[in-house]
Amino acid sequence: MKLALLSVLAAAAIGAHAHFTLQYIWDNGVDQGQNNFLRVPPNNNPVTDVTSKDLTCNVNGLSGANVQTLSIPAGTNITFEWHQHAQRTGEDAISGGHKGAVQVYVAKAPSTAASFDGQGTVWTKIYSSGLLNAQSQQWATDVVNSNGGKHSVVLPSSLPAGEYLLRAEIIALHVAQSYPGAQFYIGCAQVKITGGGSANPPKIALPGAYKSSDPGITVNIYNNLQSYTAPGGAVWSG
Ligand SMILES: [Cu+2]
Repeated sequence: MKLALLSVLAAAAIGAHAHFTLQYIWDNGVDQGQNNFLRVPPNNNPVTDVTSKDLTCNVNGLSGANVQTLSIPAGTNITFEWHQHAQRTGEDAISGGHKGAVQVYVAKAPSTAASFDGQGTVWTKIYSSGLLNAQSQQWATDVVNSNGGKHSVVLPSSLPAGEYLLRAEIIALHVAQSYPGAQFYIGCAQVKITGGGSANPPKIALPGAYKSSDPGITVNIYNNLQSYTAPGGAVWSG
């Protein structure tokens, strides 16, 4: 009886282990605290429908009414930190089986970040990392795991001043052979950029730009993949 119950509990725990959420951002190397300045989804499940509005900022992510907005100068280095559970432990931050790409987008809010739903052609890609080494099949996600769940990007200093959503995305491809299969882990942070420049960067819509047929979304990564093209086009570097 007890053993049977234990194995049911163990199976449930293993199931829950598979997923993760964005839990911290760091401002120029300073930890801003768990879930602060973030639109927090109800659980750690991935989004798999690329036509869903959940692709923008995860489930319940179309508003940040109760979320604070972090003020930062242009050119700030932002670190995103992901975890499977609501704690920093020795386990793989995002689970080693989740091989895939890491990307960061920004979108300027027409008014406040908290009231911005991120819909329309508003997102600019500022970071993308995918298959790093075809020989060893090392992925961007392997680096995130070895860095305790963290990856960083410098916000281009030519971005105009104003309030923004920062959208970090990890695309896990371990079951992406058919669609839906690719798992989109998404976290959005609210920031106010001070200073800045006058750039008008290229933009895409999320949802909108990603297609189920994209080679970076429906792909078999277990057949000696030699190159990988992440969805959403090129990185704009400022
Ligand atoms: Cu998972």
